[in-house]
Amino acid sequence: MKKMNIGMIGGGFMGKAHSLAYAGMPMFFWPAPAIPYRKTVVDVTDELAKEAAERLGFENYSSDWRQVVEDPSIDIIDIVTPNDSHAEIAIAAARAGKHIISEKPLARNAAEAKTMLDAVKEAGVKHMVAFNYRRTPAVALAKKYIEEGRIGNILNFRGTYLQDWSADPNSPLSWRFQKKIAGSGALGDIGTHVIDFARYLVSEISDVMAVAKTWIGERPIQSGGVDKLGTVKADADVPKGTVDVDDEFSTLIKFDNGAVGSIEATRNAWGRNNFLTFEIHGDKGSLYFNYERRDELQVCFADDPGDSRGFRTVYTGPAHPYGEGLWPIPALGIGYGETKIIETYDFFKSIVEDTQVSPNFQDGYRIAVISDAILESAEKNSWIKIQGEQLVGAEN
Ligand code: NAI
Ligand code: SOE
Repeated sequence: MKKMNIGMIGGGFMGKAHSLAYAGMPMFFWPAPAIPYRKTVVDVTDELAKEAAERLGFENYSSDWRQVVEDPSIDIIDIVTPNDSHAEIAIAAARAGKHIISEKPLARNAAEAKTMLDAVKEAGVKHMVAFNYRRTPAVALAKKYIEEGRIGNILNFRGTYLQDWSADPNSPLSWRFQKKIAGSGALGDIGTHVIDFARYLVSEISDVMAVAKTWIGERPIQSGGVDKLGTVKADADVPKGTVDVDDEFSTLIKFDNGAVGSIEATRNAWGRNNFLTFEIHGDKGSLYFNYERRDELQVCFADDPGDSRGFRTVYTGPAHPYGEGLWPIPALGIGYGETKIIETYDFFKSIVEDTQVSPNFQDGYRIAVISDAILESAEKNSWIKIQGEQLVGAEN
Protein backbone atom coordinates (compact mmCIF):
# COMPACT_ATOMS: atom_id res chain seq x y z
CA MET A 1 0.00 0.00 0.00
CA LYS A 2 1.14 3.54 -0.79
CA LYS A 3 2.93 5.30 2.04
CA MET A 4 3.07 9.08 2.54
CA ASN A 5 5.86 10.69 4.51
CA ILE A 6 4.95 13.31 7.09
CA GLY A 7 7.11 16.24 8.15
CA MET A 8 5.43 17.58 11.28
CA ILE A 9 6.44 21.05 12.51
CA GLY A 10 5.78 21.36 16.25
CA GLY A 11 5.76 18.70 18.94
CA GLY A 12 3.36 20.10 21.57
CA PHE A 13 -0.32 19.46 22.31
CA MET A 14 -1.38 19.23 18.68
CA GLY A 15 1.80 17.36 17.75
CA LYS A 16 0.57 14.65 20.09
CA ALA A 17 -2.98 14.67 18.68
CA HIS A 18 -1.84 14.54 15.03
CA SER A 19 0.73 11.78 15.72
CA LEU A 20 -1.95 9.68 17.37
CA ALA A 21 -4.11 10.20 14.27
CA TYR A 22 -1.31 9.14 11.91
CA ALA A 23 -0.82 5.95 13.89
CA GLY A 24 -4.55 5.28 14.33
CA MET A 25 -6.04 6.20 10.95
CA PRO A 26 -5.33 2.85 9.17
CA MET A 27 -6.56 0.94 12.24
CA PHE A 28 -9.97 2.61 11.91
CA PHE A 29 -10.28 3.17 8.16
CA TRP A 30 -9.16 0.13 6.20
CA PRO A 31 -8.15 -0.05 3.46
CA ALA A 32 -6.54 3.28 4.25
CA PRO A 33 -6.15 5.73 1.35
CA ALA A 34 -2.40 5.57 2.10
CA ILE A 35 -0.32 4.76 5.16
CA PRO A 36 0.91 7.84 7.05
CA TYR A 37 4.60 7.46 7.81
CA ARG A 38 5.93 9.61 10.64
CA LYS A 39 9.20 10.64 8.97
CA THR A 40 10.51 13.83 10.61
CA VAL A 41 9.36 16.00 13.50
CA VAL A 42 10.63 19.52 14.10
CA ASP A 43 10.76 21.58 17.27
CA VAL A 44 12.66 24.70 18.25
CA THR A 45 15.72 22.91 19.68
CA ASP A 46 17.36 19.58 18.84
CA GLU A 47 16.67 18.46 22.39
CA LEU A 48 12.91 19.12 22.15
CA ALA A 49 12.75 17.65 18.65
CA LYS A 50 14.61 14.48 19.70
CA GLU A 51 12.29 13.97 22.63
CA ALA A 52 9.26 14.56 20.36
CA ALA A 53 10.57 11.99 17.85
CA GLU A 54 11.00 9.36 20.56
CA ARG A 55 7.66 10.04 22.14
CA LEU A 56 5.56 10.56 19.01
CA GLY A 57 7.12 7.81 16.90
CA PHE A 58 9.01 9.75 14.22
CA GLU A 59 12.04 8.30 12.41
CA ASN A 60 14.02 11.57 12.34
CA TYR A 61 14.06 14.93 14.09
CA SER A 62 15.30 18.41 13.28
CA SER A 63 15.31 21.93 14.69
CA ASP A 64 15.18 23.48 11.21
CA TRP A 65 11.74 23.36 9.57
CA ARG A 66 13.14 24.86 6.33
CA GLN A 67 15.34 21.82 5.81
CA VAL A 68 12.37 19.49 6.31
CA VAL A 69 10.15 21.49 3.96
CA GLU A 70 12.86 21.14 1.27
CA ASP A 71 13.39 17.40 1.89
CA PRO A 72 12.30 15.64 -1.34
CA SER A 73 11.21 12.53 0.55
CA ILE A 74 8.52 14.43 2.47
CA ASP A 75 5.00 14.38 0.95
CA ILE A 76 2.99 16.28 3.58
CA ILE A 77 3.86 19.18 5.86
CA ASP A 78 1.79 19.27 9.03
CA ILE A 79 1.85 22.67 10.79
CA VAL A 80 1.18 22.34 14.53
CA THR A 81 3.08 25.38 15.78
CA PRO A 82 1.63 28.54 17.39
CA ASN A 83 -0.24 30.80 14.99
CA ASP A 84 2.56 33.25 14.15
CA SER A 85 4.56 30.67 12.16
CA HIS A 86 1.72 29.08 10.15
CA ALA A 87 2.04 31.46 7.17
CA GLU A 88 5.80 31.33 6.73
CA ILE A 89 5.91 27.54 6.95
CA ALA A 90 2.86 27.01 4.72
CA ILE A 91 4.09 29.32 1.98
CA ALA A 92 7.51 27.63 1.92
CA ALA A 93 5.88 24.19 1.94
CA ALA A 94 3.55 25.11 -0.94
CA ARG A 95 6.49 26.40 -2.98
CA ALA A 96 8.27 23.10 -2.32
CA GLY A 97 5.21 21.25 -3.70
CA LYS A 98 4.09 19.67 -0.41
CA HIS A 99 0.50 18.99 0.56
CA ILE A 100 -0.29 20.90 3.74
CA ILE A 101 -2.46 20.50 6.80
CA SER A 102 -2.33 23.50 9.12
CA GLU A 103 -3.80 23.88 12.55
CA LYS A 104 -6.40 26.57 13.16
CA PRO A 105 -6.74 29.50 13.12
CA LEU A 106 -5.15 29.47 9.67
CA ALA A 107 -3.27 32.68 10.49
CA ARG A 108 -3.28 35.69 12.81
CA ASN A 109 -5.52 37.75 10.51
CA ALA A 110 -7.14 37.72 7.09
CA ALA A 111 -4.27 39.41 5.26
CA GLU A 112 -1.86 36.73 6.46
CA ALA A 113 -4.35 33.94 5.68
CA LYS A 114 -4.73 35.30 2.14
CA THR A 115 -0.98 34.92 1.48
CA MET A 116 -1.31 31.24 2.44
CA LEU A 117 -4.36 30.71 0.25
CA ASP A 118 -2.61 32.35 -2.72
CA ALA A 119 0.47 30.15 -2.20
CA VAL A 120 -1.42 26.82 -2.17
CA LYS A 121 -3.54 27.84 -5.15
CA GLU A 122 -0.47 28.79 -7.15
CA ALA A 123 1.34 25.59 -6.22
CA GLY A 124 -1.69 23.35 -6.89
CA VAL A 125 -1.13 21.36 -3.69
CA LYS A 126 -3.86 19.94 -1.43
CA HIS A 127 -4.59 21.91 1.73
CA MET A 128 -6.62 21.51 4.88
CA VAL A 129 -7.21 23.62 7.98
CA ALA A 130 -7.74 21.56 11.12
CA PHE A 131 -11.22 22.53 12.32
CA ASN A 132 -11.61 18.95 13.49
CA TYR A 133 -14.79 19.38 15.56
CA ARG A 134 -16.94 19.31 12.45
CA ARG A 135 -15.70 15.73 12.06
CA THR A 136 -17.37 14.66 15.30
CA PRO A 137 -19.91 12.11 13.95
CA ALA A 138 -22.82 13.90 15.72
CA VAL A 139 -21.90 17.17 13.96
CA ALA A 140 -21.63 15.41 10.60
CA LEU A 141 -25.02 13.83 11.36
CA ALA A 142 -26.52 17.29 11.97
CA LYS A 143 -25.15 18.32 8.57
CA LYS A 144 -26.76 15.24 6.97
CA TYR A 145 -30.15 15.95 8.57
CA ILE A 146 -29.99 19.58 7.41
CA GLU A 147 -29.09 18.56 3.85
CA GLU A 148 -31.93 16.03 3.83
CA GLY A 149 -34.35 18.82 4.83
CA ARG A 150 -35.23 17.09 8.11
CA ILE A 151 -35.44 20.41 9.99
CA GLY A 152 -36.61 22.48 7.02
CA ASN A 153 -35.38 25.98 6.37
CA ILE A 154 -32.97 27.19 9.00
CA LEU A 155 -34.14 30.18 11.02
CA ASN A 156 -31.54 30.47 13.80
CA PHE A 157 -28.05 29.24 14.80
CA ARG A 158 -26.79 29.76 18.38
CA GLY A 159 -23.20 28.69 18.92
CA THR A 160 -21.03 28.87 22.02
CA TYR A 161 -17.52 27.82 22.97
CA LEU A 162 -16.99 28.20 26.73
CA GLN A 163 -13.91 27.12 28.69
CA ASP A 164 -12.48 28.06 32.07
CA TRP A 165 -8.78 27.31 31.84
CA SER A 166 -7.90 31.01 31.86
CA ALA A 167 -10.46 32.21 34.43
CA ASP A 168 -7.81 32.26 37.17
CA PRO A 169 -5.64 35.43 36.91
CA ASN A 170 -2.67 33.39 38.13
CA SER A 171 -2.74 31.01 35.21
CA PRO A 172 0.27 31.85 33.07
CA LEU A 173 0.74 34.10 30.07
CA SER A 174 0.36 31.46 27.36
CA TRP A 175 1.27 32.48 23.79
CA ARG A 176 -2.53 32.41 23.37
CA PHE A 177 -2.73 35.77 25.23
CA GLN A 178 -0.18 37.55 23.03
CA LYS A 179 -1.42 39.29 19.90
CA LYS A 180 1.92 39.08 18.09
CA ILE A 181 1.81 35.28 18.35
CA ALA A 182 -1.88 34.40 18.50
CA GLY A 183 -3.42 37.26 16.46
CA SER A 184 -6.49 37.35 18.69
CA GLY A 185 -7.69 35.70 21.90
CA ALA A 186 -10.77 33.58 22.54
CA LEU A 187 -11.92 34.63 19.06
CA GLY A 188 -9.13 33.01 17.04
CA ASP A 189 -8.46 30.24 19.54
CA ILE A 190 -11.95 28.85 20.08
CA GLY A 191 -14.50 31.20 18.48
CA THR A 192 -13.23 30.16 15.05
CA HIS A 193 -14.39 26.58 15.70
CA VAL A 194 -17.94 27.92 16.13
CA ILE A 195 -17.65 30.11 13.03
CA ASP A 196 -16.63 26.93 11.20
CA PHE A 197 -19.76 25.16 12.50
CA ALA A 198 -21.97 28.09 11.44
CA ARG A 199 -20.61 28.17 7.87
CA TYR A 200 -20.60 24.36 7.59
CA LEU A 201 -24.12 23.83 8.89
CA VAL A 202 -26.01 26.96 7.84
CA SER A 203 -24.41 29.14 5.16
CA GLU A 204 -21.92 31.94 4.66
CA ILE A 205 -22.04 34.72 7.29
CA SER A 206 -22.84 38.14 5.82
CA ASP A 207 -22.91 40.56 8.79
CA VAL A 208 -21.72 40.72 12.40
CA MET A 209 -22.42 42.97 15.39
CA ALA A 210 -20.05 42.18 18.25
CA VAL A 211 -18.76 43.03 21.70
CA ALA A 212 -15.34 41.92 22.98
CA LYS A 213 -13.73 42.14 26.42
CA THR A 214 -10.36 41.55 28.04
CA TRP A 215 -11.05 40.70 31.69
CA ILE A 216 -7.53 39.99 32.93
CA GLY A 217 -5.00 42.51 31.63
CA GLU A 218 -1.79 40.84 32.80
CA ARG A 219 -0.64 37.36 33.72
CA PRO A 220 2.46 35.70 35.17
CA ILE A 221 5.14 35.08 32.56
CA GLN A 222 5.82 31.35 32.17
CA SER A 223 9.32 30.03 32.18
CA GLY A 224 9.21 28.54 28.67
CA GLY A 225 8.39 25.09 27.38
CA VAL A 226 5.06 23.75 26.24
CA ASP A 227 2.01 25.74 27.35
CA LYS A 228 0.22 24.35 30.38
CA LEU A 229 -3.12 26.02 29.51
CA GLY A 230 -3.91 27.17 33.00
CA THR A 231 -3.11 23.96 34.81
CA VAL A 232 -0.21 25.54 36.69
CA LYS A 233 -0.67 28.55 38.96
CA ALA A 234 2.23 30.95 39.34
CA ASP A 235 3.52 32.22 42.70
CA ALA A 236 2.65 35.82 43.61
CA ASP A 237 6.21 37.07 42.97
CA VAL A 238 6.45 35.89 39.33
CA PRO A 239 6.80 38.88 36.94
CA LYS A 240 3.74 39.62 34.82
CA GLY A 241 3.26 40.34 31.14
CA THR A 242 0.47 42.09 29.24
CA VAL A 243 -2.55 40.36 27.75
CA ASP A 244 -3.40 42.26 24.55
CA VAL A 245 -6.15 40.04 23.11
CA ASP A 246 -9.84 39.43 23.84
CA ASP A 247 -10.79 37.06 26.68
CA GLU A 248 -14.37 36.93 25.47
CA PHE A 249 -16.59 37.98 22.57
CA SER A 250 -20.24 37.73 21.59
CA THR A 251 -21.62 38.53 18.19
CA LEU A 252 -24.97 38.62 16.50
CA ILE A 253 -24.79 37.18 13.01
CA LYS A 254 -26.76 37.32 9.79
CA PHE A 255 -26.36 34.60 7.19
CA ASP A 256 -26.50 34.84 3.39
CA ASN A 257 -29.51 32.50 3.36
CA GLY A 258 -31.55 34.81 5.61
CA ALA A 259 -31.03 32.92 8.89
CA VAL A 260 -29.91 34.85 11.97
CA GLY A 261 -28.18 33.89 15.19
CA SER A 262 -25.29 34.42 17.58
CA ILE A 263 -21.82 33.17 18.44
CA GLU A 264 -20.00 33.62 21.73
CA ALA A 265 -16.74 32.35 23.17
CA THR A 266 -14.79 32.77 26.38
CA ARG A 267 -12.03 30.96 28.23
CA ASN A 268 -13.12 32.55 31.54
CA ALA A 269 -16.41 30.70 32.18
CA TRP A 270 -15.92 28.86 35.48
CA GLY A 271 -17.37 25.40 35.31
CA ARG A 272 -17.29 25.11 31.51
CA ASN A 273 -14.52 22.96 30.07
CA ASN A 274 -15.02 22.28 26.39
CA PHE A 275 -18.59 23.58 26.14
CA LEU A 276 -18.70 23.80 22.36
CA THR A 277 -22.37 23.84 21.42
CA PHE A 278 -24.87 24.71 18.75
CA GLU A 279 -28.62 24.82 18.70
CA ILE A 280 -30.21 25.17 15.29
CA HIS A 281 -33.88 25.90 14.72
CA GLY A 282 -35.51 25.17 11.39
CA ASP A 283 -39.16 25.55 10.40
CA LYS A 284 -39.55 21.75 10.70
CA GLY A 285 -37.42 20.94 13.72
CA SER A 286 -34.39 21.64 15.88
CA LEU A 287 -30.94 20.17 16.55
CA TYR A 288 -28.71 20.59 19.61
CA PHE A 289 -25.09 19.45 20.09
CA ASN A 290 -22.70 19.84 23.02
CA TYR A 291 -19.13 18.57 22.59
CA GLU A 292 -19.01 17.70 26.29
CA ARG A 293 -21.58 14.98 25.32
CA ARG A 294 -20.16 14.35 21.87
CA ASP A 295 -21.74 10.92 21.23
CA GLU A 296 -25.14 12.58 21.25
CA LEU A 297 -27.20 14.68 18.87
CA GLN A 298 -30.41 16.04 20.35
CA VAL A 299 -33.18 16.20 17.76
CA CYS A 300 -36.76 17.44 17.73
CA PHE A 301 -38.87 17.03 14.58
CA ALA A 302 -42.05 19.09 14.19
CA ASP A 303 -43.89 16.19 12.55
CA ASP A 304 -43.40 13.90 15.55
CA PRO A 305 -46.78 13.21 17.22
CA GLY A 306 -47.80 16.16 19.39
CA ASP A 307 -48.08 14.08 22.56
CA SER A 308 -44.46 12.88 22.31
CA ARG A 309 -42.80 15.80 20.53
CA GLY A 310 -39.68 17.09 22.24
CA PHE A 311 -35.92 16.73 22.14
CA ARG A 312 -34.67 13.14 22.05
CA THR A 313 -31.15 11.75 21.90
CA VAL A 314 -29.57 10.02 18.93
CA TYR A 315 -26.32 8.26 19.97
CA THR A 316 -23.97 8.11 17.00
CA GLY A 317 -22.71 4.73 15.83
CA PRO A 318 -22.34 2.53 12.77
CA ALA A 319 -25.51 3.94 11.11
CA HIS A 320 -24.06 7.45 11.07
CA PRO A 321 -21.33 9.39 9.26
CA TYR A 322 -17.90 7.72 9.58
CA GLY A 323 -19.65 4.80 11.31
CA GLU A 324 -18.05 2.34 8.89
CA GLY A 325 -14.63 2.96 10.43
CA LEU A 326 -15.37 3.73 14.06
CA TRP A 327 -16.66 1.53 16.89
CA PRO A 328 -19.23 -1.26 16.24
CA ILE A 329 -21.85 -0.16 18.81
CA PRO A 330 -23.29 3.37 19.38
CA ALA A 331 -22.15 5.23 22.50
CA LEU A 332 -18.91 3.29 23.03
CA GLY A 333 -17.40 6.75 23.07
CA ILE A 334 -16.08 9.17 20.48
CA GLY A 335 -13.05 11.09 21.70
CA TYR A 336 -10.95 14.03 20.58
CA GLY A 337 -8.55 11.48 19.04
CA GLU A 338 -11.24 10.08 16.77
CA THR A 339 -12.02 13.55 15.33
CA LYS A 340 -8.34 13.88 14.39
CA ILE A 341 -8.27 10.34 12.93
CA ILE A 342 -11.27 11.18 10.72
CA GLU A 343 -9.64 14.48 9.72
CA THR A 344 -6.47 12.61 8.71
CA TYR A 345 -8.52 10.03 6.78
CA ASP A 346 -10.35 12.72 4.79
CA PHE A 347 -7.14 14.61 4.10
CA PHE A 348 -5.31 11.52 2.85
CA LYS A 349 -8.32 10.55 0.74
CA SER A 350 -8.32 13.98 -0.91
CA ILE A 351 -4.65 13.60 -1.81
CA VAL A 352 -5.00 10.09 -3.19
CA GLU A 353 -8.27 10.78 -5.03
CA ASP A 354 -7.15 14.22 -6.23
CA THR A 355 -10.05 16.16 -4.74
CA GLN A 356 -9.94 19.21 -2.43
CA VAL A 357 -11.08 18.50 1.11
CA SER A 358 -13.00 20.98 3.27
CA PRO A 359 -12.35 22.89 5.48
CA ASN A 360 -9.37 24.11 3.50
CA PHE A 361 -7.33 27.30 3.24
CA GLN A 362 -10.27 29.05 1.50
CA ASP A 363 -12.40 28.31 4.56
CA GLY A 364 -9.54 29.29 6.86
CA TYR A 365 -9.16 32.59 5.01
CA ARG A 366 -12.88 33.27 5.05
CA ILE A 367 -13.06 32.54 8.79
CA ALA A 368 -10.18 34.98 9.28
CA VAL A 369 -12.12 37.65 7.35
CA ILE A 370 -15.14 37.09 9.62
CA SER A 371 -12.92 37.16 12.73
CA ASP A 372 -11.35 40.46 11.67
CA ALA A 373 -14.86 41.85 11.10
CA ILE A 374 -15.94 40.75 14.61
CA LEU A 375 -13.05 42.70 16.17
CA GLU A 376 -13.76 45.70 13.94
CA SER A 377 -17.43 45.61 14.91
CA ALA A 378 -16.60 45.45 18.62
CA GLU A 379 -14.24 48.39 18.24
CA LYS A 380 -16.66 50.54 16.20
CA ASN A 381 -19.76 49.38 18.06
CA SER A 382 -21.57 48.88 14.78
CA TRP A 383 -22.70 46.20 12.32
CA ILE A 384 -19.99 45.18 9.86
CA LYS A 385 -20.77 43.69 6.47
CA ILE A 386 -18.37 40.89 5.59
CA GLN A 387 -16.28 41.96 2.62
CA GLY A 388 -14.79 39.84 -0.13
CA GLU A 389 -15.95 37.06 -2.40
CA GLN A 390 -18.36 34.57 -0.89
CA LEU A 391 -16.23 31.45 -0.80
CA VAL A 392 -18.38 28.78 0.82
CA GLY A 393 -18.33 25.60 -1.21
CA ALA A 394 -15.88 26.96 -3.76
CA GLU A 395 -13.28 24.36 -4.71
CA ASN A 396 -14.64 21.93 -2.12
P1 NAI B 1 1.90 24.07 22.02
O1 NAI B 1 2.46 25.30 22.60
O2 NAI B 1 1.44 22.96 22.91
O3 NAI B 1 2.96 23.40 21.04
C1 NAI B 1 3.58 24.13 20.00
C2 NAI B 1 4.90 23.42 19.71
O4 NAI B 1 5.49 24.05 18.57
C3 NAI B 1 5.89 23.55 20.87
O5 NAI B 1 6.50 22.30 21.09
C4 NAI B 1 6.87 24.60 20.35
O6 NAI B 1 8.17 24.48 20.91
C5 NAI B 1 6.86 24.30 18.85
N1 NAI B 1 7.30 25.41 17.99
C6 NAI B 1 7.04 26.73 18.15
N2 NAI B 1 7.58 27.42 17.13
C7 NAI B 1 8.19 26.52 16.34
C8 NAI B 1 8.96 26.62 15.14
N3 NAI B 1 9.17 27.79 14.54
N4 NAI B 1 9.46 25.49 14.58
C9 NAI B 1 9.25 24.28 15.18
N5 NAI B 1 8.54 24.13 16.32
C10 NAI B 1 8.01 25.23 16.88
O7 NAI B 1 0.74 24.54 21.06
P2 NAI B 1 -0.51 23.69 20.57
O8 NAI B 1 -1.56 23.73 21.59
O9 NAI B 1 -0.05 22.37 20.05
O10 NAI B 1 -1.01 24.63 19.38
C11 NAI B 1 -0.44 24.56 18.09
C12 NAI B 1 -1.47 25.01 17.07
O11 NAI B 1 -2.58 24.13 17.14
C13 NAI B 1 -2.03 26.41 17.31
O12 NAI B 1 -2.24 27.02 16.05
C14 NAI B 1 -3.35 26.18 18.02
O13 NAI B 1 -4.31 27.20 17.78
C15 NAI B 1 -3.79 24.88 17.38
N6 NAI B 1 -4.64 24.05 18.25
C16 NAI B 1 -5.74 23.45 17.69
C17 NAI B 1 -6.57 22.65 18.41
C18 NAI B 1 -7.76 22.04 17.77
O14 NAI B 1 -8.67 21.61 18.47
N7 NAI B 1 -7.82 21.95 16.45
C19 NAI B 1 -6.28 22.34 19.83
C20 NAI B 1 -5.07 23.00 20.34
C21 NAI B 1 -4.30 23.81 19.54
C1 SOE C 1 -7.33 26.14 24.15
O1 SOE C 1 -8.37 27.05 24.24
C2 SOE C 1 -7.65 25.03 23.14
O2 SOE C 1 -6.59 24.11 23.17
C3 SOE C 1 -7.79 25.58 21.71
O3 SOE C 1 -6.57 26.08 21.23
C4 SOE C 1 -8.32 24.49 20.79
O4 SOE C 1 -8.55 24.97 19.50
C5 SOE C 1 -9.55 23.85 21.37
O5 SOE C 1 -9.95 22.80 20.55
C6 SOE C 1 -9.31 23.31 22.75
O6 SOE C 1 -8.83 24.39 23.55
